[in-house]
Amino acid sequence: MSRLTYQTAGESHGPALIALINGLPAGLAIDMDVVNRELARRQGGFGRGGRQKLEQDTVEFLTGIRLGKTIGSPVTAQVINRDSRLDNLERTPPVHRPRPGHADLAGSIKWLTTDCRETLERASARETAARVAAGAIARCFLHAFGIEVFGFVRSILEVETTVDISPDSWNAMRDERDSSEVYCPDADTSQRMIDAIKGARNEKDTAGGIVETHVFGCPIGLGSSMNWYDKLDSKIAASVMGIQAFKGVEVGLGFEATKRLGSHVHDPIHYDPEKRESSPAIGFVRSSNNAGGLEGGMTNGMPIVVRGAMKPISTILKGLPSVNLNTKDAETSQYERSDICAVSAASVVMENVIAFEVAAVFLDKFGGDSMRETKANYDSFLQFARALPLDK
Ligand code: EPS
Repeated sequence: MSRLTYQTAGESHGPALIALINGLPAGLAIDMDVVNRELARRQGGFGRGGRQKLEQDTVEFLTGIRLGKTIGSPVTAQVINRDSRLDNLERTPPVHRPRPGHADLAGSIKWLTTDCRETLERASARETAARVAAGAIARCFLHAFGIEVFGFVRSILEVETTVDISPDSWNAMRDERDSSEVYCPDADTSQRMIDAIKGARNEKDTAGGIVETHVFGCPIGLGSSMNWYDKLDSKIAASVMGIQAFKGVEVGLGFEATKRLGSHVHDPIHYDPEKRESSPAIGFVRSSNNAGGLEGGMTNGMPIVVRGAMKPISTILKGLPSVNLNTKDAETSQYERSDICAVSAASVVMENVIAFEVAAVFLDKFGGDSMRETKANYDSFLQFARALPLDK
């Protein structure tokens, strides 16, 4: 069986976005409600622009699914663009004034054109709908093994919540988050975030922020320390930095760890025999989780905790100094309909790209052509791990 991977295709104003997912075992039930819920959440959040009123993202599976379950063949997920107009030159005219911060300038020079549209259509964050569809399928897979993913908005501009997320609290926090227009599970801070976005809008400007994802229920040993590219934190960082407008990623304590002595960073190891059978961490517990669930590139049985930093959107209503690529004259950057703040949407994207990486390393370890086989392999591993030390 191939490794679990996905590719996306599609332009922002083309006919559709596609995710092609390879390597799913047969027999995985795909919960359409989960996939469509994630797509709808990605469309939301205070500060989004007019495009989301036009689109109603839902997934259609073109291949790989029969009677609601995977059959082991490549899965193609399609999200239709209602605002499809790529070949209509009046409605998608050439763009000659690159936006600082966007792919416009580098892409135009790279592909030897002065029309930024050829780059921006694919660089657009609209593409993340396809990534969310792929990630939501991975969530269905993880759910079958008791692994759950939770994401939220930690901060927007200077407004930050200090809310604490734990394996016991995240379910209740999900309700709080879902009742917040900015996907922050803290009502007071949500309101201040909304005010900050309104402030940016009044200034004809944009706002970024920090989003956070927690993954609960991983067994010890997903990922590997044997090669840098097999480390789960390296895969997660790549997937997060691949999200449009992301400029930073942290695992656990992240950069803060550099300010503390080692004994105040590393998470003491304890063993609780009562958790041996019930927990995928087979009884190993930590009194803190500064490592964010990852040590040596492998899961350590604690929740995975990742933060991503999204810069403010580069399409700015008041414009910024730029250069006309045809004339080389100084001009103000182009404005197209856009979002003021898409940090809430980005929190959904990050949850789902991380879900995909976790599902991929889970399958790297346990393999299997069918869910039955994967489950048997997983159970067998836990049995061996619980029985340690093993007889030679
Ligand atoms: C984007 C520009 C806007 C955003 C878009 C990302 O699109 P449009 O020009 O059609 O209004 O709305 O995000 C989405 C469409 C989406 O679904 O997230 C850009 O230039 O990156």
